[in-house]
Order: sequence, then C-alpha cells, then structure tokens
Amino acid sequence: MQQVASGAENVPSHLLRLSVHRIAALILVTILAVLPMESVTAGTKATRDSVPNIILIMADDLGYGDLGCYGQKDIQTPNIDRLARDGIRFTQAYAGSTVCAPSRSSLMTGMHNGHNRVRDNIPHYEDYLQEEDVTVADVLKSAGYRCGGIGKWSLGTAGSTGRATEQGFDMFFGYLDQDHAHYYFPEYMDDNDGRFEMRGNSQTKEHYSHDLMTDRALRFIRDSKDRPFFFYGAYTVPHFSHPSECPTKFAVPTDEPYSDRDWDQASKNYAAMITRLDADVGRIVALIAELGLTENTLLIFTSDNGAFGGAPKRFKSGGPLRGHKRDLYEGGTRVPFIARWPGKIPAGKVSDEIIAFWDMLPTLAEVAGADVPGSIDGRSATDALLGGKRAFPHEYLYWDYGHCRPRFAQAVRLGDWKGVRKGRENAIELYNLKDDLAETTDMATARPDVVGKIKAIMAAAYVESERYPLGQIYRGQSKWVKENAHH
Ligand SMILES: [Ca+2]
Repeated sequence: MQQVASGAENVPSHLLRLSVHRIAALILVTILAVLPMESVTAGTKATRDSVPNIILIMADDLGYGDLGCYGQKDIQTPNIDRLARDGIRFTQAYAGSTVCAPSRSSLMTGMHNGHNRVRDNIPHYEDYLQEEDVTVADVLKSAGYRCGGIGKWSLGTAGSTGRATEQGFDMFFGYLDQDHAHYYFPEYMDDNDGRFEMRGNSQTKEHYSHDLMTDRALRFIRDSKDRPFFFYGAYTVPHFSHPSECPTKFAVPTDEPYSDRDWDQASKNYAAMITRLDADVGRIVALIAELGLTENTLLIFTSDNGAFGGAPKRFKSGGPLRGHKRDLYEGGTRVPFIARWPGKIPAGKVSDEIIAFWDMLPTLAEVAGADVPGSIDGRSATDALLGGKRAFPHEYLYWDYGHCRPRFAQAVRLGDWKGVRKGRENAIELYNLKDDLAETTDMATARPDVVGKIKAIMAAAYVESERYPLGQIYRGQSKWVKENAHH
C-alpha cells in the first residue's frame, strides 16, 4: 500500500518558501484592512485612454485542436485565426480545471484547484462563490472598469451570493446555473437579477441563446465605449446540449456551411457551432473597430477545458494531446489561448510560455493598474502576454478532479515533467512533455526522484474543503434540474 505524503517534512523547500509568502501576504492584507481606504486604492481611477478595455471570450469544451490556428483543417474559424495572426498564440496555456465550474472559479478568483472555492461541478450548490471571494470583475470594477458578462456563469445561481451581479458584474445575461446552459433554445435566460422570458422557445426554437448573448454583448460594448470596460463572453459553444433539443446533442440553428459535407449530422452540427462562435467573435471584433477601440482593447480568446470525449472523432479536437475533458492528461487541461492588443502584443507571435487560468486575475489587474487581493495562487503573466518570458514562472502547476466521485485524480506539471495519479491509492504516472507530448511512455520507474517531488507537491498543493469531502460519492441533482424537470 502506498503512503500518502503529508506534513512539512515531505514538502520541497520552495513550497515552504511559498507558505512564508502566503503568511506575509496575509499580514499585509491585515495591515491594509486597518488603513483608511483612500490610501490603499489606486490613486486615480482609470480613464478611457489610460488603461485598455479588456475582452475575455471563453468557449466551452473547445479542444486544443479545434481552431484553424491550432491545426484544425475541417472547421472554419477565420475570425479567431485572424486574432492569432494579429496577436499572440500560446501553445502551453492551461485551464483551471478539466471541467466547467472549477475552471471558471479559478479564472475568476486566481486560485488553483487545490485551493479553489469551487473544486468540481458536483456536489451541486446554489452559492458557489461566497461574499468574501474577490473576482476579476471585483478587481477591475474597483479600478473604474464597467464590467459586463454573458454566457455560462456556473458560480452561483439566481438570488445567491455567488451570482455574477454580486461578484463584480454590472451586467450579466445568460445562464447562472450551468445545467440550464445545456439548453440552447431555453425558455428563459437570466438577465441581471431577473429573467428574459421566452416561453415556448424550447418548442418553437425561435431564439438561439448565443445569438441573444452576442446581441447583448454588442449592446454592452457600445454602451461602455466611453470608459474602460471589462467584457467576459462565456459562450457555451461547443458544449453538448440536452438530448431533448437535438438528437445529435449539438444544437445549432443550421449546419451551414457544412450542410453538403459527407459527414454524419453530429459532425456537421459540431463544426457549425464552432464556426458560428467564430462569427460571433467576428461581430465583436468588428464593433471594436467601428468604435475606434481596436488599439486600446486587449482581447483574449480561450476555452474553459479540453474537448468533450463525445465530440466527433473526425476533427481530432484534442490535437496531438492525450485525453479529453474530465481527464488530467493534457487533452483535459491544455487549451487554446490567443491575445490581441495592437501595438503592445507583437503580431503573429507564438509563445511556449506556460500560463494558467489562475494567472488571469493578477495579469488583468496589472494591465488595468488595479490592486490584487493578497493570497492567491496566480502570478501576473503580463510579461508573457506581451510576448516576453515570464520573470516569475510557477514552480509547478496543480490540478485535481473527482473529490466526490469514485476516483480522486491529481496532476502536477513540474518543468517538462507531468505527473498524473488517478486515485490516491494508485501509482503516479510520469511523462516528459518535451519528448512525449502525447503522454504515451510512463517514466515513473526510471525517475523515482521526480515522482517523489511530484508526490510531495500533490500532498502540499491540495487543501481540504468541507464542501468537497474526498470519497463521499455524490449522486444529487441541481436545484435547477429539479425545478425544470418539464424541459
Ligand atoms: Ca466546459
């Protein structure tokens, strides 16, 4: 039987240094808390020209290999590919998790999954984020940004403290509950603290949720053009839909421009969803240009986790990577990541720098000249975003998944090494990503020294959460599903 490492004696020295930093950060936060507010907030509020607008568009379950600029041959994504040509494309960007809710929590709060408020899609809660949690939107709002979002929020249902409008957003339109987001022709959408009703839409299929979300995105950007704004476009494409909507489980109003392809219907729909998302990105980019904001807008495009295991195989949505969503192999966590900021980010740059979702809060805060909450796992990657090397790269990256499922898996990236342990009772698999990107050859026997370090990191990086008790198998349903069983 394998011992699970615990206690400081097994912790590498750099982790001990990190905990000293954490203590220092906590002391700093405590000191700041007793000072008058004026002395700690940024001296001058942001103005339209002093800081850029920030647009963060995130697809849902879009794989590392689903975009033309990442090697996709069959699905057309001309607008996103153009962003990559005009900006930077990262080859080693990582999502916060291998599934939706914790990945979004990591993105929003700057924590990796060992400390994340939200660790998994289950158990179902209503108030995922808590009042004391500080989101990207909170941070940017405090610096004078107007913050708006559309799409799938996942971090707090209607009326809860975790809902978007309680977490820094001045506007949010879409799905607060992620089970609701399985419906592309919904009966209603969350509209700030109310609802935009579309009774009968599940039958008439008059309104495709993405079209409405993009309309709202354009309105928000237009309304915000005279001040710095943060727009978060959490699109749900190409996530599968509820089978009641569409037999292929990829609901889309039309399978154009793939209707005449010699493909199965699921493939046509999947590709059409992604191309439709690309067109939505194109509409946003065009509006930015029309408003004269191109030069002063940082635009990021990414995905919340790897491709769905049930995505049509013909597209090789994971590209060269092993595994998919719900795995901790690279195909589960490595995602497309593109950023454009003309004049600041070099055009056509391809970067191998390692960045992760938990770096986004401090990165965007630095870009906006905003204050960062004290104790987070993320580090600003602004230097990498601007095309350079990271001055302070992470010692390691950490993910876990399956706290209340039959198997709790953990993964660590340490330099070129990747350790994956699928169940705490099992041995750690070890891969060298530099030589073996597809994670085919387990090097654990050859490199027990590296396995030992990764084992210690797995023990130290994970902190228990009473909301995600390991090994207590959860079989409940979300409140939204219970209340909307008629769908
Ligand atoms: Ca997802």
